Amino acid sequence: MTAATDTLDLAKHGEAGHHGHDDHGHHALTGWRRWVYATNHKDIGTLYLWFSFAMFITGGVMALGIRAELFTPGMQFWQPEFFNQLTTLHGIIMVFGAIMPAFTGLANWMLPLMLGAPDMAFARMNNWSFWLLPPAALLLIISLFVPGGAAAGGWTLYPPLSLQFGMGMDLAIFSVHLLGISSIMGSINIITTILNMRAPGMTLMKMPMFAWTALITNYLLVAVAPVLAGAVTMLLTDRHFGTHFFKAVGGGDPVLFQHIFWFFGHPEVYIMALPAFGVVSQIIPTFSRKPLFGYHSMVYATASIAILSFMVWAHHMFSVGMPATAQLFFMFMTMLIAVPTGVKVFNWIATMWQGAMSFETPMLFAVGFICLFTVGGFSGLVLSIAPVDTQMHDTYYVVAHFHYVLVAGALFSLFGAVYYWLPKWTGYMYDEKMGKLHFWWSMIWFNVTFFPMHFLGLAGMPRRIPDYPLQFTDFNAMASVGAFCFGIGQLLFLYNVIKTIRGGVGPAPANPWEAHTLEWEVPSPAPHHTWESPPDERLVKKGLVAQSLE
Ligand code: HEM
Ligand SMILES: [Cu+2]
Repeated sequence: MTAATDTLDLAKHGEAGHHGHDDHGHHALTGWRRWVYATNHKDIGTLYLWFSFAMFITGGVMALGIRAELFTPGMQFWQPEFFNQLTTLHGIIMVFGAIMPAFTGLANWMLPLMLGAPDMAFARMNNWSFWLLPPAALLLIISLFVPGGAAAGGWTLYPPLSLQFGMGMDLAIFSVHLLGISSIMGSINIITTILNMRAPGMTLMKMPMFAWTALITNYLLVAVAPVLAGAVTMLLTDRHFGTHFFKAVGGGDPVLFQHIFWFFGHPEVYIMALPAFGVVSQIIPTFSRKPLFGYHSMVYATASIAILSFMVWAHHMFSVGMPATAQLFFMFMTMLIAVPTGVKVFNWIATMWQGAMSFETPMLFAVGFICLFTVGGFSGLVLSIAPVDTQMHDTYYVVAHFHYVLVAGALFSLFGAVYYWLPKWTGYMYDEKMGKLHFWWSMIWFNVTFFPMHFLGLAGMPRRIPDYPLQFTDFNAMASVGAFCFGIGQLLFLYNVIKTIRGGVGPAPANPWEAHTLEWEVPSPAPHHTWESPPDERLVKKGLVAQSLE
């Protein structure tokens, strides 16, 4: 504790010269202007996080719409056409609206604090990256109400279906364009901030893991967001301007779209997974009271996963027909990803090994992440076996697989991150009991929802259908009950966050978890401006000893 107070003093010295500035800053905007004209990384981070939560609720309500229809066989609530729109929008909104912006929001809030930088590199571009998101979301929502309804061919937008829908599809395409522009600008900002704005003494190999995963993720994103933009632009010109990229009738090939889409799509799954690894790599050492085990191997594993992710795209296409050599290539490359992923899981467990562990809510979510992400990783390995995938492609097994990596993976890590950093953001402690309840509630109902889907898939139930034969009834009913319970439980999270903003269970100290990264050296709540002069090099070193000791 004395060490912590000591470093706090150091932090204050760094800030001292700037206090007057903070309070009467000439930039201080109030009311709606503060948000619309926001250039402060913390304000923009907050915007991203609330936007992401709103999208999580929106996509979640759609998911409940899907699960309601599938509760029993027979058609009850929706026309099949509308069911397909729900599925499609649920996917697009969760991937591009909920998970990705949440991680960009975390990066905005935390990177400057963790790296000892005063703000993000491009403050005004940062504002624009965020404000492109609400119109993009609006386009998707509006598309439900245009003639023909929203896009209904799945979040993968495969032709020929995507060449046939009405203007709902065009709105989805424009929405994806906007989301892509936002992502590219966000990535440029994050990469530049990490490469150029670290405090003196913070070498790349001394950065917190979260910064490493942000750096690598955003390289992936600048590389593949334009690929997706190209793919949907080709859809657009096929639809309206007489091209035949994907139209067999004019010599084009719908399978070309699948290649382009998944060249974006598989790196995309790591864009949603790597930052989750980063978050977990911050939380586990803190609550194990030990430095992260194998820091360097963690960095190399992250980089290997990123590089390999460009060489596995056709594992999504085993069933379209391809030469056996190609099948083998994509099968083995996919299996190879299990190696660096295994390194990570090993390192997290080794970090916990013989640590003085405690299980506050962030740690619960991190450990829950490790258990369930591993289940998703294993079902991914099963799917990577080409002959097996021939059976399981487009079944509920795939749905189970990617919800284990996306919900119990990406989303759980995000919950962990929010509980972990909430004291720093708000200056108050959240209600620990309620947090734990939220974790166990989510953990149980998540599994009730998604575990039976493995069985449904193995028994042959196809994905993306509004109805099913009688023999699938029981597991579907179970999944639907699970989904509604899981959904209701998320109100606990919202309630806890709002309660914390309003004072929580009391003021938070600067470093409530006694963690060793730089964000904990500034007071709680983090002042509007931090590290206007870089942190003392001694401080940087002190924070890092714990990070990179092996
Ligand atoms: C890391 C996070 C991961 C995420 C977010 C993720 C996400 C997804 C998604 C969204 C799909 C569905 C594609 C569709 O719409 O048809 C999918 C399918 C697939 N995933 Fe993953 N995945 C992840 C990890 C893995 C891993 C570790 C492996 C293998 C080692 C893997 C192998 C596969 C395969 C082979 C398919 C194709 C299944 C099929 O088309 O039948 N995935 N994944
Ligand atoms: Cu993939």
